[in-house]
Amino acid sequence: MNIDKEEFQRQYLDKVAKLHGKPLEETSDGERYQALSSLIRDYIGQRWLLSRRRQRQGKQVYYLSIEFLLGRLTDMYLINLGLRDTVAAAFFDLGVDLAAILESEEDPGLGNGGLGRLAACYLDSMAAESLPGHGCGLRYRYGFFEQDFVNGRQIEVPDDWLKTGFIYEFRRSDEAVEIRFGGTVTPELNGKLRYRHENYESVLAVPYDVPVVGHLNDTVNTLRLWSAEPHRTDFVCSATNRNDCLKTIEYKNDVEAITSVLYPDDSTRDGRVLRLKQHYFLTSASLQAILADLARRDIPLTRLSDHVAVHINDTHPALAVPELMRLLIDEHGMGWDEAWSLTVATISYTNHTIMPEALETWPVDLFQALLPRIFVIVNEINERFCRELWQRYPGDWDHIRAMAVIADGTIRMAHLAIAGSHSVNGVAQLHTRILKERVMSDFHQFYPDKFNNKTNGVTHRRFLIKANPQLAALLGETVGEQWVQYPCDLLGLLPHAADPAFQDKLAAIRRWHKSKLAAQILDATGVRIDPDSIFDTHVKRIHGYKRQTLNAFHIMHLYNRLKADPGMDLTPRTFIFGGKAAPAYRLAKLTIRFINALADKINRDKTINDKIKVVFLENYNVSLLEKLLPATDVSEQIPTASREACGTGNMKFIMNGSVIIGTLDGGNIEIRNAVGEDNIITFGLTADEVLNIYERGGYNPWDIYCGDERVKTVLDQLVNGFLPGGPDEYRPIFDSFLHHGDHFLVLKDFAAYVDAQKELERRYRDRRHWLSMSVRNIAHSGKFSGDRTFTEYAVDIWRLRPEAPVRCYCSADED
Ligand code: GLG
Repeated sequence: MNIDKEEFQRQYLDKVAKLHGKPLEETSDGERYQALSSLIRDYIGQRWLLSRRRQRQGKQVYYLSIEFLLGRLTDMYLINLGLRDTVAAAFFDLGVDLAAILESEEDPGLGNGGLGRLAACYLDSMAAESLPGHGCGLRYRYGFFEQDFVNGRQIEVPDDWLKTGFIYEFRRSDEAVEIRFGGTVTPELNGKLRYRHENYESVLAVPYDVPVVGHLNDTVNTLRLWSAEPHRTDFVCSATNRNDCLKTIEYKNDVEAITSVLYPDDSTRDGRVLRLKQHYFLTSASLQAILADLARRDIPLTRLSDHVAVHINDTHPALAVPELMRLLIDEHGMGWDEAWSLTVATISYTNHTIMPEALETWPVDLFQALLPRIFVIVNEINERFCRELWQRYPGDWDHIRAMAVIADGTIRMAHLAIAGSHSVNGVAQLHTRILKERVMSDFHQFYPDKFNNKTNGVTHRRFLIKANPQLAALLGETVGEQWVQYPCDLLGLLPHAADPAFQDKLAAIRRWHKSKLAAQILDATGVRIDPDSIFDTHVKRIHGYKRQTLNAFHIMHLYNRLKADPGMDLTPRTFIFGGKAAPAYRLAKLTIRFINALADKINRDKTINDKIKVVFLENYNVSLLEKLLPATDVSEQIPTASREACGTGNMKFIMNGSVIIGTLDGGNIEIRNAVGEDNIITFGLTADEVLNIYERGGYNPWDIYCGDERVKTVLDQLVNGFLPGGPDEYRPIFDSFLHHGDHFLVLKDFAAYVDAQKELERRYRDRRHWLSMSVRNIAHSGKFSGDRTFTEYAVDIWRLRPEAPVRCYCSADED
């Protein structure tokens, strides 16, 4: 956008006056933020309108996702509009601190973790690539909970992110649609078979649109977030209509509950009815709007799949399959076969995890009661699918039962998604291979052409340009500004990897961020950390498979060594943790308490000369990650191999020059292939080794406990009063390893991890060598750009004719 500093200042001051009726000097940071965001909203509105007009003709992609973990938007809008430098300069002249203003923005946390953040990255990439791709999600009244620590324990506080309003949303009440729950359906044969749906609960889905601005182009796409609202219920309660009145209140509460909270866990099944309601609400509302838009564009329904691609992000929106069938058949009078081929041609599905608890299933009775017409359709899909299977595997009932959509009283959403879509993809080569060969091997045999891999990618714009502007500028000076459009231009850094002058500039930037982070940590936790120590960061959801305990056990071991030998030659290290535990996941919550207790013990111990420090930062979210990325030397990516489908934190850290210590899992493997074995530190069991152990029913952790003194010491310290806290407080962790089989193979990988940590320190001591590793990581990060991934989705899956020609990327190799 073209606007000079003086003009911007004029418009900004004008906005301040109109909004607040007082001079700039008297406004608070919050008020200044309001004025800035309101001005940005004005700028975007006009561009949005023009972009919509231009997009009317082309094929549109709709990315349906139950989560969009957006993070703060203002700075991203400024970057994408090309206004960031102008605005920074204008504020500097006005004596206003832009960074402080930007901190006033709420961080919209409408997602749990990787899956939701990936969805947000892809919106950014689609707009940057000028692809007409839009998000469809839910406008949760309360986002992902805020995490507080009280005595080292996690307390969940509701995230009231809408309390002061969300300036970037545009309510479109005229485009509200009706969603029906419950009731009865009766077949009627009147020439054609029809279903009469009665006595249902009717809910209004009201869209709130959030603009998604493309980077330095004129594309503005839409993220549509649906909010559940009751129909008008305005009657006066009186003594005579008390019952009606109570019913009305109940109805209103029921409806509002649908979009009131984001489930703080993407893998458990609590609140099942409400969860299923959310899924249907999202899919039905989105599909109704998509078909209405098609009608507005005068496109006949028979051409649906030429003009629309619907992508389902994991199985949460898999009801799109039967719902699209319902709309085509019931509302538009289409026959089954035609509706089915259009549905399959329109929908595509990404699987994000093989964790069994996340592969959704619904009990038939619950499903049928809530969605009676959809159930009839799913039943028919299942019958027809089983007939097809019978043709292929006549008489093989076990095989057919294993693949059926409905079996043993449950509806399997992944099976529905695979049968009802034309493309199924995993999110890293290893993950796709595991899907094809193990978890979904029956389906892969049956539909070999549906399966494909799309290795995840993330946006350099948020996680490098926004998070680390100094590094972004250095990269621009070194390889040319074009790297922003073509992240693979970062390969041009390779000749500088061993150049001391370049390395020193990179080191100075990292050092600056480390001191800034150290000051913030001191402020937030009271713990003083040394900016010259190794910053070793482990941030992500707290989960058994992500193995925060492995990291903690190594820290305990290091501490034990230091206690035994205080003079030990050790490069000072600061271990930084961050992450939330699902409120109902007791062991994960206890892990937080355990690490906080360990931190307390170590940080207070004066005898170890500050050689190690441990901090667990509260309320890990996108904004906190952006502060950690530029200050991190070592990134911990240590899941049990095969469990982390891809991971995306790994990509965000390498683009900032952190070096990964990690297992051979998901995206780590592809990062290793890109950066080369010498520029990443890998260790531990491979995925195949892990899967073989699981197939054998596990292993005996006592062998390791008894055979490795280091492991025994550390585990005993959980239960012998070594840590602050109650005597048996950490026993469940101890038991999970020794009495419940160490399911995530922490003890099994412990020795390899300790060795890998030693190797890491050895390499860090050679400063030049370490910096060259760091440069090589940045150089190869272009391959992990979401722009690359989305170009692949656009070409291979959605068969999209983009507005602009598809650009060429160094692509991640297909499996
Ligand atoms: C999942 C997986 C991650 C993956 C992410 C995005 O567990 O490994 O990187 O989706 O594909 N639930 C998740 O976060």
